[in-house]
Amino acid sequence: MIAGKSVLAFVMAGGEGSRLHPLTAERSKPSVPFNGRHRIVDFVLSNLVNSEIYSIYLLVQYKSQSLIEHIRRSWVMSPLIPHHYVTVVPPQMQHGPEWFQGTADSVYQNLHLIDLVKPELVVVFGADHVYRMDLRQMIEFHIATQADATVAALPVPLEYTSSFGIIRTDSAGRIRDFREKPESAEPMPGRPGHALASMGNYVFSADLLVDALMRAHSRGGHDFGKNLLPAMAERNRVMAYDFTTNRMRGIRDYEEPAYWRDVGTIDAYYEANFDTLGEFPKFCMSNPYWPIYANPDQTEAAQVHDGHIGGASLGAGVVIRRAVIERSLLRREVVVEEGAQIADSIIMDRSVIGPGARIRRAIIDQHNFVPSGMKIGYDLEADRQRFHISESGVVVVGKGQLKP
Ligand code: ADQ
Repeated sequence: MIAGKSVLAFVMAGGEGSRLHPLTAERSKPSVPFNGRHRIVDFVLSNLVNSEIYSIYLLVQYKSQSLIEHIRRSWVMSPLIPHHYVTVVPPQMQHGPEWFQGTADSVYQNLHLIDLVKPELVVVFGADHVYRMDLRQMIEFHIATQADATVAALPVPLEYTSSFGIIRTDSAGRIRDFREKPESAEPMPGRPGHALASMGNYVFSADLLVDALMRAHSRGGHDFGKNLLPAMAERNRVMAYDFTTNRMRGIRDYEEPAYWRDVGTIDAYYEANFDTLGEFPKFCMSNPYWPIYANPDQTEAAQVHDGHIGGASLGAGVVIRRAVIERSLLRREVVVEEGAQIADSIIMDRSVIGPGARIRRAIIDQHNFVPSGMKIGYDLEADRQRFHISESGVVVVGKGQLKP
């Protein structure tokens, strides 16, 4: 119960994440590893649970095995407490022979769950973002403004309008126009060079959501951003909740600055990882008042035998033998052999960096064995023959691509 209302959550975690290829070659975007020990989905799930929302259906579709394994290992709620669950819901063709046709359709195909749980409010959140958010504040706003639906929103530079749902509100914050990924948009009043963008996170009054989903479906509309929200903004009272007003107590009791990143491309994903590094990171992973939960892993502590390490994050079980590591993130059980040099890179779980290998501005996915003396990130044309290169020149080595 939040502000006296019962709440059910749907997390849409079925996205293909094609712009994150090759990290999404074998897993869905919410299951892509992030930072030292997380998967991207951990952010939305932690935000829900920390906001005291415990009834959660996770809607999956694309390459979901790795995500399902992660939920099974990491997101088991107490079976003793009723209505506390993270339940994975694959497409079951409840309404015909189709998979989820889009985000709205993924909830439409599960309307029976709303009927079963009978919540007063339904929150529908994406699973692809890095952020901390107290949903209780958004829900209180939804109730106080007597909204039928509320869309979490924040200003984005005008050049990014084609990546987001763009919102125009009246002075009271009511949405008067919602356009999904327009080529261009008018700047927001009082915020030159910016437009108000949807974060893809919504609160609905349950009855109104059911009604809007049935209407959208009957017109062949399957997507929240393209179909349901533009129609609802015309018919109903749909409010924009300004995410920058969400108050979050931070470590050492200062207020944490609002941070939200859509990590939909390799470059955005790479930068968001580095936003967590440094003495004063843009986004601090540690916050005892709002933990981001992860796999309860039992691996031993990292061991550094010798070398030089600066501005780095080392996961559990990492072993470093006389190597140089600068501004990099090494996940669980990475081994770095003697004489290796790693800079500005993300090395994922259980990869081994051979003696004398040099890696710069790269993402090495899990289970790679970088051979002795190999250079990655030094000659992009040579790298392009074997690996994926992002727009800004980050080299990505796919999972298990380099065999022992
Ligand atoms: P996008 O992120 O481009 O825009 P989309 O790819 O549809 O929208 O993904 C939204 C969420 O739904 C993601 O978490 C994804 O994993 C999930 N999803 C996608 N297809 C699904 C399916 N068939 N079944 C289950 N889950 C699915 C959205 C909004 C924009 C908003 C941006 C903010 O449409 O209006 O601005 O998010 O990033």
